Amino acid sequence: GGPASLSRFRGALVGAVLGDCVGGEFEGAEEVPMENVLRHLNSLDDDTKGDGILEYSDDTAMARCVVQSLLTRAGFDEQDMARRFAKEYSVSPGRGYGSGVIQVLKKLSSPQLSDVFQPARDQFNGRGSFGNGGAMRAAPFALAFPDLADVKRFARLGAMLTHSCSLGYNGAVLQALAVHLSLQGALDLPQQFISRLITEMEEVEGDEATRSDARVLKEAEKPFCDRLHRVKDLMDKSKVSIEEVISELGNGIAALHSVPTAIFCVLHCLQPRENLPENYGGLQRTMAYSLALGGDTDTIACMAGAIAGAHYGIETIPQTWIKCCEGAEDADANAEHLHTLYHQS
Ligand code: 8NA
Ligand code: MG
Ligand code: MG
Repeated sequence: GGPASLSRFRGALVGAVLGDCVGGEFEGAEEVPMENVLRHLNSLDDDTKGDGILEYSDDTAMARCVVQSLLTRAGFDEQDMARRFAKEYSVSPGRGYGSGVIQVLKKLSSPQLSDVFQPARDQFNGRGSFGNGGAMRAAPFALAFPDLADVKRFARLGAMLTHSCSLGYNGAVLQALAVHLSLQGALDLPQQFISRLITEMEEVEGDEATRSDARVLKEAEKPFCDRLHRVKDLMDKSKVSIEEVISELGNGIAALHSVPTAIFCVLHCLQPRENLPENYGGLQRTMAYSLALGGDTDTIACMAGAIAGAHYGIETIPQTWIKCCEGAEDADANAEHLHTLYHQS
């Protein structure tokens, strides 16, 4: 479809759920042979599978809250979104949340709470979380707001409800920007896509909070820009090993070690690759490659799935995969509502 077509919205939201559900199998695994990844993915075609047999985790649980809040409020409302996060956690605490964020979710359910951003600020001795929990649920912001400045602003605020460290919320901004650009068809020109992300993040990371967090954590002055340059360097190489991707970009639960990685997975899989089945479409390649990196596989595949889904559209996603993943059909329906909201504003 053309820029911001319904197919791209559906691809983005369904792609994210698929990544989470399919990636859960390997979460935390150090090394994942491609053989195992393909066996897992092939098993989704079995008749015995289906009916949402693969459950979604915190990534999708929180993204659903973001979607419902944006739709119900027809825009960003921090009180409403915070309430939904807290409610979701109290109803289903066993979705594999990060060990720190649980404290925030418990505090957010207190009726006495006056500032919904305060619990996040209190995390990790006041430094705030740099986990990828803000980024993993950032895609819906790109699907609700057509304006780039709104995408940046609200993705940041939405993440700050749980992640007050700049290395946490800036990861969410980057992920939302990647989905936004992909939705416009920007991945047709991969070099311009990555350059555009760097330009945007130069501005995003130009503030004092970023500078001081980076200094404390001994990272480059603009940590995400630094990683995006590494993505660009890896794109220019004719051959890249899994080990190299992990050592250059990471595969962990920090936003800095997973959002640029997810972006690389999408870029790397824009064309057919040896080791990946020839009959796979682009989104399938992206999923398989993301899982083969190991580490935080559900979250990296979830983020890569959103960006790739916005590029390839819903038609490239196998029905059998959708049937296996809990919440994928809900995501498909919600994508249509977000598409309407987006084109209203
Ligand atoms: P979070 O805010 O609890 O952060 C995740 C973890 O990152 C924390 O538990 C800490 O270990 C570490 N961390 C974050 N900020 C700091 C800091 N300032 N100082 C020291 N350590 C810090 O939760 P989240 O929502 O960011 O977590 C998201 C991830 O956890 C997702 O991958 C999600 O799926 C989940 N998860 C991951 C795994 C895994 O093995 N990869 C397993 C279960 C759950
Ligand atoms: Mg998860
Ligand atoms: Mg995870």
